[in-house]
Amino acid sequence: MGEYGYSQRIEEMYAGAKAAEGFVCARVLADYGLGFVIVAEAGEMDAVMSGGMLADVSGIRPVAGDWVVARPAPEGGHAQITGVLPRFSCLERADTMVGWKKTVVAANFDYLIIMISMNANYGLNRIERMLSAARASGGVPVLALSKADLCADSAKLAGRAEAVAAGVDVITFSSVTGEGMAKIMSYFRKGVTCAVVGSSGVGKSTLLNRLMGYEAAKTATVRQEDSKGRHTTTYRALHLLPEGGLFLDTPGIRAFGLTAEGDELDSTFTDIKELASSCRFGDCSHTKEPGCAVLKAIEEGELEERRYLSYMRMAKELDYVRASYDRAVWQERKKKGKAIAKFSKELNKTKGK
Ligand SMILES: Nc1nc2c(ncn2[C@@H]2O[C@H](COP(=O)(O)OP(=O)(O)OP(=O)(O)O)[C@@H](O)[C@H]2O)c(=O)[nH]1
Ligand SMILES: [Mg+2]
Ligand SMILES: [Zn+2]
Repeated sequence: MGEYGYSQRIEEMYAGAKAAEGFVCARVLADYGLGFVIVAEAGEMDAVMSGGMLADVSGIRPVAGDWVVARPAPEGGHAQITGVLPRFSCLERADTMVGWKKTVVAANFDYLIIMISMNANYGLNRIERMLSAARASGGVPVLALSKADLCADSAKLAGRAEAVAAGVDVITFSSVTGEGMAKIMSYFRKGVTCAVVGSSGVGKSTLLNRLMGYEAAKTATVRQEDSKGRHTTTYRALHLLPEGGLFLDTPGIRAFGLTAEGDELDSTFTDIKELASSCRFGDCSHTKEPGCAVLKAIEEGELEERRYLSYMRMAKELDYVRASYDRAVWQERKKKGKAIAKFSKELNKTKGK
């Protein structure tokens, strides 16, 4: 199982789960909603969630990349997944419709390869947004700029991306010409998991196929009008590359809502954070206050107005997400409080009799 990333850390987690006789430690290779493909020492098998897991509506659902506790079926039928081991990394996005609901994009990766194509998909705001989330995920972010063959000046776009992605490796490559392929390959080593995420049509599955050496996943041309993809990949799948290393191919992300966990903004906008520390007022909103170092830096041309607006937009979104999350927690408490009050009232009644 070493080639699938099994390590002492996983072994310890599995031991911690105290699984009974007849259960095994397995890794999820693909998740299709209710069906799964998992791999264990004995090989690959189809799997479903156990009744207990299905009944626990607020519990964690397994996704491709997860390490799980499973019970293989005796006669080669579906194995049952009974539990998910703690994740060592996870990329989540907030559902933009319901601020506090989070969706798992990928789990248990060492590297998070954020793919952005160097045509209509390219944008510094998008890079900043994705990197902010990636830095909070627990994996090492890598920025991969795809379709270099379609871009007249890929070096220029890469340079601008590097300027907003401090401390992150930036790779430009093309799955068509093979440019930059060696650099990409260097992340895929035995037992190392790289999750590849990005908008639909940027070329995630095309890269997978190139590395696999055959058509392991379906791909489709982008729309002529706006270069947008067609959401060709519909489920997450973890592929073992012939040369070693694991490629987690994911469906294209539509909108990437931030989840307000940790200091997502501070790690991406270190320059703005540093400026803000010399604003006159500690609670400066950087919009109108006198003595605002952020506004001064824009005026003096030291801070790009685009970057400032990108920051402010994300900060506002995070405030909103936090507030709606707090509201959800508050409602949950209120509901519980009411239930307790009702219960104690009834208890008093019966005692009174
Ligand atoms: N010119 C060029 N086209 C590419 C490159 N990589 C991918 N494409 C094309 O882009 C289109 C979309 O590629 P996919 O690999 O399906 O994109 P994806 O990111 O997997 O998209 P979803 O599965 O929808 O999220 C296909 O027509 C590919 O042939 C590249 O490096 N250069
Ligand atoms: Mg795909
Ligand atoms: Zn300020």
